[in-house]
Amino acid sequence: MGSVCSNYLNNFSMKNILITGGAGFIGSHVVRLFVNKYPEYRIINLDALTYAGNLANLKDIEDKTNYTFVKADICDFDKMCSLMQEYDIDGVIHLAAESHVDRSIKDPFTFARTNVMGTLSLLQAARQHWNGNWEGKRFYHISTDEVYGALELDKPEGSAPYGSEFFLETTKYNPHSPYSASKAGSDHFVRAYHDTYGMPTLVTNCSNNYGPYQFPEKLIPLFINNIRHGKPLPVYGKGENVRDWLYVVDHARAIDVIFHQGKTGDTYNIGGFNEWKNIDIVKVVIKTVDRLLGNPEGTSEKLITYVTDRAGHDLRYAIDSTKLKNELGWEPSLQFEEGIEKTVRWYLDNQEWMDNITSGVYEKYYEDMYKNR
Ligand code: NAD
Ligand code: TDX
Repeated sequence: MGSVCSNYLNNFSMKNILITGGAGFIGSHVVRLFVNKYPEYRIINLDALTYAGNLANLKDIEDKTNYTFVKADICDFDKMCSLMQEYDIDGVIHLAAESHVDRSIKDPFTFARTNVMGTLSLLQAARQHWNGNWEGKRFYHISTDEVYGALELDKPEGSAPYGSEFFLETTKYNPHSPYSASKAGSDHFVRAYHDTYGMPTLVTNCSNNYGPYQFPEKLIPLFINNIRHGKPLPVYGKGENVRDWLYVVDHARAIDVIFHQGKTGDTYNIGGFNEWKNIDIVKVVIKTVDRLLGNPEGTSEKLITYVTDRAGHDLRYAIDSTKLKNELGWEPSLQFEEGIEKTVRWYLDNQEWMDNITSGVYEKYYEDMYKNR
């Protein structure tokens, strides 16, 4: 670890931390980690509880004395200003967002509103509250590898990596979906607040996360649940798109390290060096679910259904997180085989959590989305 970083850590004495989107998938893991690891901090979880927000994700920590939940919309600027004051916020870890690419294709306005305007509203509220006194303050924005666009699949055969290029912190932005365009817009605003006003900001761009509490519209939890119910597994296109997968708790660990030790104004990529073709991931998930449910191997392969490709579907994402390893010493702690086993077991052991989600509005959305396929 470099001396700049350790000095910063030693001088870091913030107390009141606002985590946005803490009732969602990644946010709930970050809230849990911070509440348990830092009893001296006051953690304020701000979430609008959209379809993706679920307080059941935080049942195990909801009674902790250093934890407070506030239901609010990040786009409500006046509310953001009053909350900054009320809780005298020192640090922000911003995860609240619309996060699903397929929804962004259907409804881009909601993505521009929450991801761009919401982030701007939060930045401006923090700026007004801190009023040029940046000592001990941090605004940490969580972004995605999708802002970099798509990489070539120039080594499609054999094993990963499936291409010769990787996303670096210096890779030029080239977003393709309304989701990634909105995240890119929010990243630019965060950097502009650093460059223009001197706000101590951090931005990280992470690869695909998997693990417990992920909303079952995303590939892995959707497919685990469909296998359990003997429903079709809709693989987009030929299933050859490549994603780099990271266990969500490892992402939360990286956020902790970067929040405390990262150099303000900087960007860090977070990834697992763990590329998989979608169809191979699907086969691993099928094999694991069948084994844990006691089905003969291969039972659920017949559920694989190739469907019309996602519009503008990015071919390959691959993150190079060497900077984070070299500067701050972070590495993923779990091998993929171990992570996917834990993940499948969690969804099978927590069927009530899944059923509570899929029995309601979401089921209707799912039907609408796939009725033409
Ligand atoms: P998620 O959809 O599971 O959770 C998003 C949370 O934000 C929900 O709790 C929702 O209620 C809340 N929210 C949405 N709009 C809001 C608003 N206007 N005001 C307040 N709260 C609002 O998302 P996730 O997968 O946990 O992603 C969290 C963050 O990490 C996002 O910024 C996403 O872009 C980024 N990210 C996700 C991944 C991934 O693989 N899931 C990878 C890299 C980066
Ligand atoms: O039903 C499906 N069938 C399918 O083939 C779904 C839901 C997905 N897919 C494919 C599309 C992608 O290539 O699987 C891959 C993964 O899809 P998602 O789980 O929707 O994730 P992705 O689009 O890669 O984006 C995710 O990672 C980056 C998160 O949703 C984003 O929030 C994050 O920024």
